[in-house]
Amino acid sequence: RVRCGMVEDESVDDGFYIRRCVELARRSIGLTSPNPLVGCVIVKDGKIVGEGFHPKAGQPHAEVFALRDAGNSAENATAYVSLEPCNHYGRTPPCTEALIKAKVKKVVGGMVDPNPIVASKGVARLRDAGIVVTVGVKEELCKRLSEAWIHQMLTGKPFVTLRYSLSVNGHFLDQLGEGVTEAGGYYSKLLQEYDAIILSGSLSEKFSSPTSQEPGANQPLRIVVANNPGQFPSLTTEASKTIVFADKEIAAEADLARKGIEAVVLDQINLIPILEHCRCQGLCSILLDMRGSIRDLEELVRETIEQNVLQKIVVEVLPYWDESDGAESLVVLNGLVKRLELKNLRSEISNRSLVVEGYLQN
Ligand code: AOF
Ligand code: ZN
Repeated sequence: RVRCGMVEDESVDDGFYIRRCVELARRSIGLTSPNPLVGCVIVKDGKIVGEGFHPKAGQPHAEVFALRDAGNSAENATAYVSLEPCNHYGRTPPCTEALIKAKVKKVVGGMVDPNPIVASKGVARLRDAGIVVTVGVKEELCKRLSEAWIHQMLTGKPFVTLRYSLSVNGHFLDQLGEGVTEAGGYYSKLLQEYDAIILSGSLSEKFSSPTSQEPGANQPLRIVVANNPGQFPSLTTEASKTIVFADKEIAAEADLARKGIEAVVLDQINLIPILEHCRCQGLCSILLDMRGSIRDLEELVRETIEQNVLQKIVVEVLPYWDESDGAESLVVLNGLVKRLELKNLRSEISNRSLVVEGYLQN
């Protein structure tokens, strides 16, 4: 279907309203898994008459909230949605039917829904009902919004991000200093995006219980990889749950069962069974956090790269020259791979650090 009479100004506005959808969707970062983040605005005569976002799996979709907010004004209006409206009965009824019933005249979507049950069927249903539909406005932005969900939808596997901090002289830093999880800080914001975080078991109590300080934030499940029977940092707290992965020897020696520690015992600590466990638990996004000695998680990092299960790397460069005892550089991973090139780079600079993030695939 051709968009008749489209003037340049209108497409500029389309971008503006989809950006607003993304802004709204981000209000529930980390809270919608296994569902995506989605925002919706209803626009009539150049004015926003309704707004909504998907708050949580099981609750109504973004379109439903926006239509409720708009009331009768939705008639003949344009609905902007960061994701193609769904056309299936899942935990909730189809959004296409809600849009048709509300008599919107046009729908602008950020991206096609990669969920095979939807995959352009939402667009087709709306067009059949005589609604003008455009999809792919600010597509990159919308894809970034739910990158982990999209990856998991397309591959059936969790999205894995590796993060670490470096000093300016290239030494690996495990202690990020006081206030590391302060609200608004990069680490606090990063944490809330993930369903689970993998940490080394040799971390001290102080560094093993990272919590996001964002208001109402999601606190990822902590997965502790036990390297030594004597080291069990703080476990499940009110804010977040912890499970320990240990090999048989360590599990027996540390007497995990008697201590009431939830543990998964593996013949050998490998990444693949850990990720498989996450997949079975419905965990869609995993942050592999290289705090502690780099050697503790070295094998896991090696595996994520060698087995091609790593999607993203986030590096924080801290303003220290560090030559302290035991300072290690990332050369321990030497000989690991050919050259990896990160794509779609982004950076964030504050007075405390420089954060660079990039992807292994486009
Ligand atoms: C939309 N708007 O806000 C969301 C959509 O089980 P359900 O009913 O929540 O359906 C989940 C699927 O619906 C999810 O996998 C994705 O394809 C789509 N999510 N669609 O139109 C929304 N959250
Ligand atoms: Zn829907």
